[in-house]
This record gives sequence, C-alpha cells and structure tokens, in this order.
Amino acid sequence: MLLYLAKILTEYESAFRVFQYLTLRAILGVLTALVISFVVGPAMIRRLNQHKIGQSVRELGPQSHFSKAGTPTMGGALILVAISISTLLWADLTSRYVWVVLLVTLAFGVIGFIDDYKKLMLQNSEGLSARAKLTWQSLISIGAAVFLFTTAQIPAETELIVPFFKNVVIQLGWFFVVLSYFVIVGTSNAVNLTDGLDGLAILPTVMVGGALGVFAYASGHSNFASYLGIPHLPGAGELVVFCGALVGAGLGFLWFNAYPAQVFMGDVGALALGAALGILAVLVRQEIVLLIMGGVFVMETVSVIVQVISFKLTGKRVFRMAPIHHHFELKGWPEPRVIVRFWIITVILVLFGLSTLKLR
Ligand code: 57M
Repeated sequence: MLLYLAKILTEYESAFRVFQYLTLRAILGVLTALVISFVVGPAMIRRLNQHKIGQSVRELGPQSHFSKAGTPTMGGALILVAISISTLLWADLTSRYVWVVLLVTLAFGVIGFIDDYKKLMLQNSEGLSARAKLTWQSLISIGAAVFLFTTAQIPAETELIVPFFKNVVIQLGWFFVVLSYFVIVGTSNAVNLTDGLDGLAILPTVMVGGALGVFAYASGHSNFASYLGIPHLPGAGELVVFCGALVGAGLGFLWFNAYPAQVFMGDVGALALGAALGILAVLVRQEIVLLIMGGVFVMETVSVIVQVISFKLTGKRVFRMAPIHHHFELKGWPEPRVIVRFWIITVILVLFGLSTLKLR
C-alpha cells in the first residue's frame, strides 16, 4: 500500500524512490511487525487472561507441564495480525506471490482458530476433528497449488530444484500439485507437533522463514540468480517483504513466549506458520532445502510416526514419549535445555541450507 503511495509521491519528490528498494521494505516489514507485536501483545495477553482463554494440560504429559495450565493461548492471532498489516503496508500488492502466501497463511490460521475456539470457548476437548482439519488443509493447499500450476508463466516456476547439483532440474508436470500439497500440509502439521515447549516452534520458524527470504531475494534478482546458478523467478523477490514481516512478528511473539511463556500461539499460530513456510518453499522452488533447514520439524514428526508404528506393531515404545521433545524432558533435561539445543540444531541446519546457494 505504501509502495503505491511512494510511487505517487516520487513524482513530486524523488527521495521517495528509496521505498522501491526491496531490502528497505523488508527491513521496514520486520520493524513494523515487531512494533505491532510489542504494542498489542501485552493488551492481548491481558484480555486472553480476563476471558480465561487458557490452555488445558493433559494429565498424561510430563509433570513439568502441569504448572502451565491456564497459560493464555491463541497468541498466534497476534502473529497473523502483525504479519498481515506489515505485508499489506510494505509489499507490492500487485504481486500474485504476495497474495498466495498471505491467503494460504491466513486460511490455515482460520482452521487453527476454529480448532482453538472449539477447544477453549466451547470446552470441546477434541476441537475440530482430525478428518475435518485435514480436509480443509487439503482443499486449501490443492487450491493454491492448482492456481500456481495453471498460472505459471515460465517452466522454472514448477520445476524441482535439486540442491548441490547445478544442472539437475526435474520437470514435475502435474506432480507439482501433489508435491506442493505434501509440502504445505506436512509443514503445517509438523510445526504444530513441534509447538509443545516454550519458544520451541517459533524461533526455528523465524530462522527458516528468514532463510527462505534470502532464497526469494536471490531467485527474484536476475544477476544474483545467474551468479548463483539458480533459476531466476521474476517477482519472487517481493516475498522477502512477507518473510521480513514473519521474522518481525515471530520475534515479537517470542518476547512473550520465551520460557516461562506468558502466552502460547495455539493452533491458529502453529498451523498457519507451518503452512507459510510450506508455501514459501513451494514459491521459491526450495522444497528440498526446506526439508533440510526444517530438520527439527522433520525430526519431531518422524518421532511420532516411529512411536505410533512401533507401539502398534510391537506394543513397545521407542521414545519415552513422542514428539521427541517430551522424550528429552522425561530423560530429565530441563525444558530450556531442550529448547535451546533444538534452536542450535536449527541454526546449523539453516546455515547448511543456505550453503546450497553457493555449493552447486
Ligand atoms: C498439539 N499441543 C501441545 C498450545 C500450542 C499424535 C500425537 C503425537 C499428537 C500430539 C498432538 O496433539 N500434537 C499437537 C500439541 C500443547 O500446546 C498447545 O497446542 C498448541 C499447538 N498446537 O500453541 O496451545 C501443550 O504443549 C505445551 N506448550 C508449551 N509451550 C508452548 O509454547 O509448553 C505449548 C506451546 C501445552 C503446553 O503444555 O499444553 C501438546 O503437547 O499437547 N500429541 C502429543 O503431543 C502428546 N503425545 C502423545 O500422546 N504421545 C504418544 C503417542 C500418541 C505418540 C506416545 O508417545 O506414546 C503429548 N501431549 C501432551 N502431553 N500435552 C503427550 C503428553
């Protein structure tokens, strides 16, 4: 919105041209989202507390979590508001990339919101049924993937880039829709599973989202793309503004979600942020790199799959409890130790993922 305004003002004062720079708008996106989170956050936590929108904690879980009962949840709504306002202010709203990422994120947020609302307000412990959740997640992700496939302007928009191999590019055809579906729905659910300790999901989301912003910037810039040997995706650079907003909103939320958390993000945050990372990876054609950088999300998900399969087949558990963060808690690690170690793992994986830009 402000880009449009700046373009008009440039006719009268050339200094406004500075707002056309993507990097400046991305930085302003980070700061705007941060400020919104800091300003709105405390009031929102107070209101959630007043309305008793607090988490119920399952008795099956680690004992250390019992004291968390009543912590306000649905803080993810704040993240989504901050991301949306900041993106609408600083991004080029004629970009279809911007609208796709924003709409998919918000649509997954609505699914999470309904789930949280049912659990908290209507005291229905099941929330939205797993089937209903998956159906809506599928409809949204397939809808977005079909839209991207049918409106693609160049082959690179639907090809699979294989990291480390400069000349290996796989033509996906309609398989693009299938792959995108699994990436978006898979990442959404993986982030949701990870969101079980204070700050455990949000900082890796910020780090991976920020790194995908680097990929967006590089792919959208013809010189950088050709220098790095990655496909040039005209217009993809605009996604860096959304990534900036995500980083700002995420850090603003972490301020309140850091151990001991004053607020949880709820499904409204976890499902939406996971979907945001998934669709970003699809848009910048870096699905495999997402798998690497989001290794913590992958590890959490695999731990649940292994635990469930092992229990069904042998009656024995591989982990003391899944997802794997509970396993370490039950081994006696204090919560902050698990969290910070998972963050460190993500730093390493994100650096490894970023290195694929040059190592090819
Ligand atoms: C939701 N929700 C957190 C909070 C957060 C198949 C099975 C593995 C599913 C899994 C599951 O339901 N996962 C998705 C996880 C919950 O947090 C809320 O949920 C939102 C995210 N969706 O924003 O609103 C609890 O997590 C803790 N928390 C924090 N800090 C945070 O910043 O401490 C969350 C955010 C909160 C709080 O205690 O109450 C959750 O963990 O429930 N189920 C599980 O994860 C359960 N695992 C399990 O049953 N394992 C079995 C089998 C089935 C694999 C096994 O190992 O044998 C565990 N969940 C809980 N207790 N609560 C079991 C123990």
